[in-house]
Amino acid sequence: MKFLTCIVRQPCPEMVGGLSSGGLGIPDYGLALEQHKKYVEALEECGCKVIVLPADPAYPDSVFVEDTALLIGSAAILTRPGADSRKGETAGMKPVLQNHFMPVEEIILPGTLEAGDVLEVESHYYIGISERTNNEGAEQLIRILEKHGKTGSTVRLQKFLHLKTGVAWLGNNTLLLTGELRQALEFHNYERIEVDDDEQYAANSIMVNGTVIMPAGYPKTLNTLQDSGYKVLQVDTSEYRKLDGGLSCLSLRF
Ligand code: CIR
Repeated sequence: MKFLTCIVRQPCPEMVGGLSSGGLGIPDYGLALEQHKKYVEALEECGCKVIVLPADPAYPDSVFVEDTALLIGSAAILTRPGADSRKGETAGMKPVLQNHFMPVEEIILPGTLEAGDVLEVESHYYIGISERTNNEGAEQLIRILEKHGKTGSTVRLQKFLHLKTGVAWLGNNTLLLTGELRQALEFHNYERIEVDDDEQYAANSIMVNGTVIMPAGYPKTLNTLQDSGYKVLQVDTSEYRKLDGGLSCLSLRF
């Protein structure tokens, strides 16, 4: 799939209080801003026009736009974040999506769903059941997908925050995956590039128009991808990692 446009949101200074499982310290806001700029440049280098939304100080985690919507070509689906502090983020995304998509569908309570839990593989969507995405949210999404000629199925997560914390689609029947998802039966029939446990964060990479954008600082995964023939761009996202956020979470791509 060719991506023409990406949507990102500037990080706000309040991001230092964003949700985090802890252990890596508090993000440096100045450095996060710099890293965000380089992330946008990487998307542009891959041929995308990037829409940069203004920072939203009401929501410390609002830089992680991927969780607020799922874009499926013929429609956009506004999600219903499972984290209380993130529930209001979708309101700001709705008018932006309405500029580009018709219809804009919505997940409604008691369903919860964050699109970091949704992995698109051609016209099938794997949906992680996690602390943020519940069965009701997944069922609603599957019904919406089916209306649009696509399919969905669930994958139960034990440890990862989101499904895409541990798996990325590289096209050509190939997944980049790590941790608990190595055992997931749902992914057994794909070509697989496995990421070692000490580089788990690198499994959250994105394939954009023939280039894999991956986080900087994961040499084994970088070598594996390059040896397998992938063109790779690296972007440092260390400050977002401190908030459990990966590369994919920072953009919506369509
Ligand atoms: C959160 O816990 O919601 C944010 N601190 C990180 C969200 C990362 N998003 C993603 O993996 N799709």
